[in-house]
Amino acid sequence: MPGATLGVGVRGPGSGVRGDAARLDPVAVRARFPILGRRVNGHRLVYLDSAATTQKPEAVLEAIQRMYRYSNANVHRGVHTLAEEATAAYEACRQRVARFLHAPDPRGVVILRNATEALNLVARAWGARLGPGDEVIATAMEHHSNLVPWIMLTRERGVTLRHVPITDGGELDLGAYERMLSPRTRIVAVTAMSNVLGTINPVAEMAAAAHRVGAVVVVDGAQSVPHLPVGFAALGADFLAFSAHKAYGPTGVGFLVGRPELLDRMEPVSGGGEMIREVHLDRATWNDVPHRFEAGTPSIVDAAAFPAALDLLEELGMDAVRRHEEELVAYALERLRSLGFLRLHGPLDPARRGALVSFVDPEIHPHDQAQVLDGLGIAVRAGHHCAQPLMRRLGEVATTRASFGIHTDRDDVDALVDGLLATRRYFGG
Ligand code: 7TS
Repeated sequence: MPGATLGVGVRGPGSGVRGDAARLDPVAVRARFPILGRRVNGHRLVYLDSAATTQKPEAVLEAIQRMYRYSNANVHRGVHTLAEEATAAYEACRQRVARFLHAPDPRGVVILRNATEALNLVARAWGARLGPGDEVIATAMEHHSNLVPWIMLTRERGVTLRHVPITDGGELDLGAYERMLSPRTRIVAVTAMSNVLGTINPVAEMAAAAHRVGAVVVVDGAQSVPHLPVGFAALGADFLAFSAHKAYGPTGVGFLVGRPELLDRMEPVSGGGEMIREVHLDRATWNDVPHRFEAGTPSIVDAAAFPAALDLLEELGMDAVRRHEEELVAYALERLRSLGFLRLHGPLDPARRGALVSFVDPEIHPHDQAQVLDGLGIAVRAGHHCAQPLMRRLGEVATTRASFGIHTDRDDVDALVDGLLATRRYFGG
């Protein structure tokens, strides 16, 4: 049953799950990703950049091919067979995302291009209700996607933007957050998991506190939805944004999952085809949600292919995914710490963080480090990770980040550790 998110994975040949039903076998999973069989610079590809974008399993690639080969047409506009098939496949994506997140009503799932577009939509459409004297609370660990749209709101509407500070342990200062909340707070925007520190934030607790003062809660799920069991209702969020491409799906598709009654109260921000009910030369009325927010031809094929990625995640079971990645991050932290020369960022407790590690070798710039690692077939990301305020807080200009996924295993972590030692030797350290 593909809906078995809460608990056990499904056994079976090639399922990637072996023995204990809740255990995931990353080597079996890896075989499902054609790109992971390639070599890079003469070495086996060790892909440790899933937080930037994940690789795509065969099933997703096949679904893309199938759509273009057999069912390619525009959606919602034609009565011919291909148009009906394309529309059904596109709408099936909406249903599938709702089911994956245990969101009761698919009308609350808006299909967009990425998490960034989803966050901008809320900032514009819900932000239109705000004005001087109103406050938005974000955090100091947000990706620019969940920061810049709110900064734009301060410029356009004169609202005040505040930030939850970060403790030295890489977690949100919840005491400061509680003190910041007031009847002036209209929006709380928080990432469920930091793309730099890995920190998993107590979103449900923060949402409950925000709701007590009447604020709406916007959760950036870009890093959490693909890696943690996430239920929209359990999260307590009013809006949740995420991207398919970080969840083993295609690029060009992202989602805003919202409470339909709130979406109903939002004006569209982009006008054009599909989002209208009736248009006159000088006026128009809007379509129902969620179509009101989906102007123009969407990423039809990519949306249609995304359910194949969610099928894989559910086959493995999100609890098994989380357990695998938590064990892996514990192993990585232990091995990286034992090197003795790295500055490691983020919480020390693997139970409080997701599947990535950020670090700095004080003697080597992260870009140089990433380049030497690439020569060994190891793909990591180096830079500010679109979180410049966080970098300033950490006192770093950049970090190297290794991020994991369902196909990552201890051999990959060992390759990284060997690569870091080789980098030191290369630079004469
Ligand atoms: N929010 C978080 C927490 C992210 O990590 C990212 C992308 C986004 C939002 C934006 O996602 P998009 O799909 O709209 O671009 N993060 C990264 C990263 O860490 N490296 O590359 C992209």
